[in-house]
Amino acid sequence: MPSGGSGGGDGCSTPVSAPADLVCGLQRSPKYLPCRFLYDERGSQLYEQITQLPEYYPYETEKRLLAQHAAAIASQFPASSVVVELGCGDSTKTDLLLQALLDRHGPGSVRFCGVDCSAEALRQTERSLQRLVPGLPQAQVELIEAEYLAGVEEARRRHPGAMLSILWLGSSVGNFSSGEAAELLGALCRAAGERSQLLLGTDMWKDAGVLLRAYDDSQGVSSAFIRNGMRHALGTLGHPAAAEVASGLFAYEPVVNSERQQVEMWVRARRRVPDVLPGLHIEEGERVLVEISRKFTPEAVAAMASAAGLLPCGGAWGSAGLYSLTLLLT
Ligand code: AVI
Repeated sequence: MPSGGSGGGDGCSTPVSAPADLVCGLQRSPKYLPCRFLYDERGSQLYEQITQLPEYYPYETEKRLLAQHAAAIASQFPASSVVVELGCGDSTKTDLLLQALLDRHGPGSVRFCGVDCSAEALRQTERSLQRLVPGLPQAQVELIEAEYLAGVEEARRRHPGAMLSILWLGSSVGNFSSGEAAELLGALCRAAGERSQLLLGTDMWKDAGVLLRAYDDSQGVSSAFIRNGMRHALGTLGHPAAAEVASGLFAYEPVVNSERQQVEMWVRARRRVPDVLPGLHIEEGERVLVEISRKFTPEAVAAMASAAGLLPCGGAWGSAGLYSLTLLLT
């Protein structure tokens, strides 16, 4: 399960018991939702459905890239790897790389730490690795239920002398603003320590029509996913309007923002939502930004890496400008 963020800020007043990041987001103009609200149980199921949609190319494209280049990527990993996957979900792409590492470095050469904040996702990871990578003994698979940074810190604590190879796939980095992404990447590499590495998946900036179809699919799964985030957030606030989200309280309005090179997933209120917070309403027709998905150029990936203190000299594998995997060194 990705654990993202599309904003953040200080200077907000927080009513007791409401999550501070949600309150800050709703007090902003325009309002935004911290995108961790997207991944409750229902949201995680919907995201999994998204990855299977024909229009949602990033998942399959990354999987194809990994299949095609697994051996070359594995050749850049040390002979004895502690592979730490952030937001491992069911690890149905990582198996390709783990298998390539075992093929290259031999049995017993790989230890895998899956990091996810969903216990169910971690159980799935364990099951699918048993099935897909039979050469990786269960004792070499560790599951860490945590957010990204805490997960890397825990992996470092468990393996003090090892070089960590962190996998951050799925272009989840795109769900963070550029400032947040640089800050998080920097913190991750400090936590991983010197001589560690990070394999980063990034979706590239491309034709607006392709992007829009990927985030506004014909089956309406993307719409359900984003609106479910609003339902979850309102439910967290104990607001009765949470129950009306399913009956169309919000319309889904994705936008491709060429200037910022990002897809923005907005919802627009069809009716006024009173008292979302004391003294705060969502007006009829008002938009709330639920998620951003930034898209990259090779230069933007390099700039992000350098802002985080990472060195882009490990190798890069791309798919005709569609998607890219970059190995960065701490
Ligand atoms: C998790 N993340 C990389 C997805 C993306 O493409 O930005 C989340 C998503 N939102 C709507 N569709 C997919």
